[in-house]
Amino acid sequence: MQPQMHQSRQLTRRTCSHTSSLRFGPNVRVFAAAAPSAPAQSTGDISEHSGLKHLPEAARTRALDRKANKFEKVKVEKCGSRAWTDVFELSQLLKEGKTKWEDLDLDDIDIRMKWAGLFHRGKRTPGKFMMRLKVPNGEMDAKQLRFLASAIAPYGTDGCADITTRANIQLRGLTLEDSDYVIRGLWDVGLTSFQTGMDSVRNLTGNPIAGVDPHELIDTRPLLRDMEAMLFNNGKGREEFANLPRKLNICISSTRDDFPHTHINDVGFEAVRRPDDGEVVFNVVVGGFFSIKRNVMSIPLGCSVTQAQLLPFTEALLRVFRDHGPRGDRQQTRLMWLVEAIGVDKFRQLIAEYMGGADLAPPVHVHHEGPWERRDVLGVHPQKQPGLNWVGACVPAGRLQAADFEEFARIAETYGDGTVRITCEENVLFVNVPDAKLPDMLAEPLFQRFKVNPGPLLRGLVSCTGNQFCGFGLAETKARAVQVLEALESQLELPRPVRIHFTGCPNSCGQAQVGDIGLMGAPARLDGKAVEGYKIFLGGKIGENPELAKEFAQGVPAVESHLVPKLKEILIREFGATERVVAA
Ligand code: SRM
Ligand code: SF4
Repeated sequence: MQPQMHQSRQLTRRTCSHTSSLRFGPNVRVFAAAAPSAPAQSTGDISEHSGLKHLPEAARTRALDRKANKFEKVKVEKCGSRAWTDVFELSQLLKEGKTKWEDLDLDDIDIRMKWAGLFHRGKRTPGKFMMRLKVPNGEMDAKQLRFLASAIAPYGTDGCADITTRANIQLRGLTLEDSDYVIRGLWDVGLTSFQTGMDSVRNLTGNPIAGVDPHELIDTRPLLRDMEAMLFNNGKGREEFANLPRKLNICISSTRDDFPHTHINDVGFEAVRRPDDGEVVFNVVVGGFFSIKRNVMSIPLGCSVTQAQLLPFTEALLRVFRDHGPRGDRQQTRLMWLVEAIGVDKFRQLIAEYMGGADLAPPVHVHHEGPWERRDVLGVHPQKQPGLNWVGACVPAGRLQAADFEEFARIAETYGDGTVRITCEENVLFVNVPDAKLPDMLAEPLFQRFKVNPGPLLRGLVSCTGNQFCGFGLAETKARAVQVLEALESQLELPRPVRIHFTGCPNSCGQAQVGDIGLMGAPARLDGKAVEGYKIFLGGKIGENPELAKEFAQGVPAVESHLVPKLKEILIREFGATERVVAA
């Protein structure tokens, strides 16, 4: 990339005109539209650009039904997978000055571009895009980290990144002009942004300490890498799975900690050892999800799958969801709605049929000796390989700058094996660090900021993007969360860490319902005026006996003078905190 192509532009706030017939500027139509109205009963003659192409007739009918939701109509008009090719052409036209982002059709810029992983942040930073990647199992190497640094560095203060609640990376501040360079650069280092948004499968999550964990039943990394390659055509996008009824979250858990939260994923594979032959297989749970209207934990599907069945089973499940899933009210299109509509047994039978009549074994009964405390992966921990350690560092609220990626790469190469893991709690782990290298590594300046032994609240902080960048956000989250937790840590002694999840709105990307304490952006009033505020949830549990947190308080104004005392009261009453005695 030429540096001048990558300069951030000064942008004025303008609204796109949705009525324009000129999609990308005069005489420029980058996204080809599908044939205007494919008849519901048609099984042939579907435009190659239509999202109907891979749907069987019943699903086509649902997508074309007048009760189908707005996003189905957008997909019928022109499949989001078109964005995979058009983004390159578009970025070229923008560079040549033949069109402007302001001229783009709103459905293209705000919706279809998400198939290419480009999320227009039109409400907060018009003309700037967030790019969501896929990082299966949260594992990255130094080459990838360095590319991420180079991708955001040219944007100055606009360019930053976040570790997400699906152990993934989002880059910020990008322009469409530069997207072709970034997409190709990602491919070169084995990453992708394709199929990361809209009605696709989200980042595949597993055990963040896979391969080094003394307690794992199986290394989740190769399983997830293979699944990723199968589902997304090695990062180039797989059209057959580009038109699901809604997003789908999939994870594999390999320990009693349930690090990737099977209970809130649409599809959770729980590794278990079969007692008869000792083989590790997967009990399957389905249907967990959060949304504005409904939050529900997954339920057992009533079967287990072998390692050999894992990919065919996942592929079949996706086809069943794609072909039979509801496409009406958008709030009723997640997997659980289909499972409930046809019944869990029928859903399982359909998957077996789609697998060509597979014999799915019943779930394996799991018996554990004694209780298990969910592990905290921050700090220094001996690996299963003698003499080696993993080192977990706390990235407050998951926010990263270009220089942080560079430092991760250098530290991983100098002290570890050149790779890092990122976690659903938005932190970073360095693996395969020999005992002898630990003292020098821990003395690195990076760990002054990203602490290996952070305080009892910051170590459990998780936060969604919030209204700094997200148009849905009802409250700011990341900066405020860090500020509030630092204030609380300075005032309180805590007998144990407390996991606090901040989320900016009821979509709950920050998973407020799994935290010991959850804060969710919501309206509040202060001195008779409407202000940003939070609802507070209490009692979320992750691991062997998961529970969703329950709403505890509403309308707490998001100002330190209200929020800090409220949380202090909760921490003292519910979590055994005591006032810190300040030496005279
Ligand atoms: Fe999310 C939509 C950010 C994890 C539930 N989510 C959004 C959008 C794309 C909305 C938008 O266009 O602005 C947010 C982008 C904001 C931005 O600029 O970053 C957004 N979601 C995120 C991330 C980045 C939060 C974070 O700071 O980590 C997470 C990205 C994960 C990833 O790497 O793919 C993220 N979102 C989640 C999770 C948590 C999880 O997966 O464990 C949930 C709840 C679990 C679930 O999905 O069941 C979640 N996001 C939603 C929903 C509600 C879904 C629904 O069925 O209604 C929306 C709204 C939607 O899809 O219409 C949403
Ligand atoms: Fe945006 Fe709401 Fe998700 Fe936070 S929870 S990232 S504010 S959609």
